[in-house]
Amino acid sequence: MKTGLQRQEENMKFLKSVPLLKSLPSEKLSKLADVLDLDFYHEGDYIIREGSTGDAFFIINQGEVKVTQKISGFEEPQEVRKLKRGDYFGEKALLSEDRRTANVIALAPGVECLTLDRNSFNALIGNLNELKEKDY
Ligand code: 6FW
Repeated sequence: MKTGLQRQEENMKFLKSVPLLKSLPSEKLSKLADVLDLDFYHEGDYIIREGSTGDAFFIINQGEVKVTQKISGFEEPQEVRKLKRGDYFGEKALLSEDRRTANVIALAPGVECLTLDRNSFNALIGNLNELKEKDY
């Protein structure tokens, strides 16, 4: 069995490898590793639904997701991109306190995400310039 400490160390190692977080001091990374949750999604699960409210931020630890969005002129939401390990999503609704702006769907064989709630996001990473300057 893994101890809480081993889990924290694994999380730290992974967090250090995430491009978004590389400028954070170890002290903040350590706090992040403490408050992160690990969630698993099966193939086809909607991790985020466009138009819904949401209070979580996600970093992919394992697997891939597909991002789709309503586009005028199309019946079905259209794929805008795919994301993989180390990529993040879900920052927009947290930064603007608004609704989710796209769907995020788990691809086969499933996805493991590190998730942060709104409070921890605000306290630890919400002020990163890379997030605020994001322009798709
Ligand atoms: C896109 N248009 C919109 C993505 C994530 C990080 C980087 C691409 Cl650096 P939310 C839905 C989430 C949204 C974003 C994500 O989907 N997303 C997009 C787009 O072209 N959203 N509006 N591409 S993935 C992505 C680059 O994180 O945040 O809370 O939920 O609105």
